[in-house]
Amino acid sequence: AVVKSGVSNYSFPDDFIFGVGTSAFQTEGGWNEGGKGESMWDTFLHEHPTFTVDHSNGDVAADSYHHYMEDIELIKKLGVQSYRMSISWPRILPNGTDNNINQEGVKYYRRILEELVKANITPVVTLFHWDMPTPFMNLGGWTNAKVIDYFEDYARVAFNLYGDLVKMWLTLNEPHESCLSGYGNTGLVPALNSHGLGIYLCIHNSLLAHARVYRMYEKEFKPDQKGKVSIVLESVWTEPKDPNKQEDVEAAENYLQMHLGIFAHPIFSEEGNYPRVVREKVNNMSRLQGYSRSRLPYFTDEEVTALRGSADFYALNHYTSVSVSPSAMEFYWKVPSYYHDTGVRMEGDPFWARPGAIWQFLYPPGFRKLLNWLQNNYKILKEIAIIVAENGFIDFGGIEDYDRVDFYNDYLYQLLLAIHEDGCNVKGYFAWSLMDDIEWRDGYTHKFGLYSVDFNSPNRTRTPKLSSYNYANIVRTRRIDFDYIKRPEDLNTT
Ligand code: GBH
Repeated sequence: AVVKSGVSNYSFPDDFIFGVGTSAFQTEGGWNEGGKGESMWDTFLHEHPTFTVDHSNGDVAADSYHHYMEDIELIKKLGVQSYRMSISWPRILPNGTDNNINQEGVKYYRRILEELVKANITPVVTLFHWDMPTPFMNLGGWTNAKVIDYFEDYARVAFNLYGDLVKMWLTLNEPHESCLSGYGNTGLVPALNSHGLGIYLCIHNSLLAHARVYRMYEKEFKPDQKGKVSIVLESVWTEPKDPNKQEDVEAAENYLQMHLGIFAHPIFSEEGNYPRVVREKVNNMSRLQGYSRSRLPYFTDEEVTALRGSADFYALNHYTSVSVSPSAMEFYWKVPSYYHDTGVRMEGDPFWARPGAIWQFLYPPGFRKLLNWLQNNYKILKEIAIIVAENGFIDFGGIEDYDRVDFYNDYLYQLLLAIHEDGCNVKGYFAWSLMDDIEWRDGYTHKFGLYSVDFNSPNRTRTPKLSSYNYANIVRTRRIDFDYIKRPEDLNTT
């Protein structure tokens, strides 16, 4: 039952961590300042200025490169215990390689991390939130297995530099999204458009890069630094279009395996490796298409072992649900494609609201179902907790963001139910995002922030939205007050 008024009967446990997140490319700007090298997003958007829908780029973004102290004040105002941020690889290593460490970049993150720790805010740091150094894009990005070595070198530099302050590390952000849209099609940089082929090389190498860094930390740093390492895996919830149709139920389950299981199974399952259904689907389709080898590469036994158990917690991003049914074999099925491999049709449910972008459908119970699915599929989650690393709401701007307030109330209530009624082991939640940012291909047209940013002002003025007060109230009271939005005067209290 969804409570729509009053204060939630359940509360967030004392050890539950609330946080808020950003990523370097999306907020920092300062693209060529302080000795920073170029990331593939800098280079690509300069060379293809119409790639983003508003023809914008990340040169200045929210200018956090200059406004980070102000940002830390915003974080403090929310009262959260933790802040998730990412390091720009080329800000630390301008060429991507460890032969040249940029001291100004090193100091920039050191200052931020010290300020956070001083304010009792635990930093959670992502090493790779999509801004790969340009030289590696030119070498094929994640389709080139050699990049794994250089990612390991970068990670080692970061652990050496910041491991005294950072005790929670995330290797890669959402490889599903960066591989599908960056390598399988043209939604993200490097827009490789390698349907059904590059996407799997990217997935495979992303997994290996994660395992490499996890094992390196475990061996070289964990004994002293005692931190935790994981990978951020995003997932939709897949709802069978007709729950009474067996084929829809199967399609929904299979698609979840193709989307989430392909990453989670190698790391969190007992047996390891890709899920059987994923292996079968890609192998069968590859054979049908005349390939003599599967488009999905194989792990060696050593790699399976290195991946299995390579996470100290489960970091989940969740934004939307999809309604799933089997797809008819398409006329152009000979074209290798992740979508043909999955063999499902995905759409929104007409009963789910879609307030912002085309892709976000609101179905709060899907969040609870996804948490339960994880808990039921991966036994290890009884021991290592789930942390929600991103969950957030898109709109087109405005500081009286009542719909975002409802979003957080409704989704966080489902999280309470998952904890208290289902026994899911969820120990943290990071709202996405601290502030409006560059939303990759959507440029500045889509807003996710708890704080708005005026991208037309030279100061990039930050203004709290109503949702920031509501979130602060949840963090402080550890309960959801469904009536809190009825106090617009909160907009004037700082
Ligand atoms: C997250 O990805 C990212 O980690 C984060 O950086 C980003 O700011 C946040 O999302 C909000 O977008 O239908 O072709 O338009 C979330 C994953 C992003 C996956 C949007 C689906 C839609 C592609 N989702 N994407 S499209």
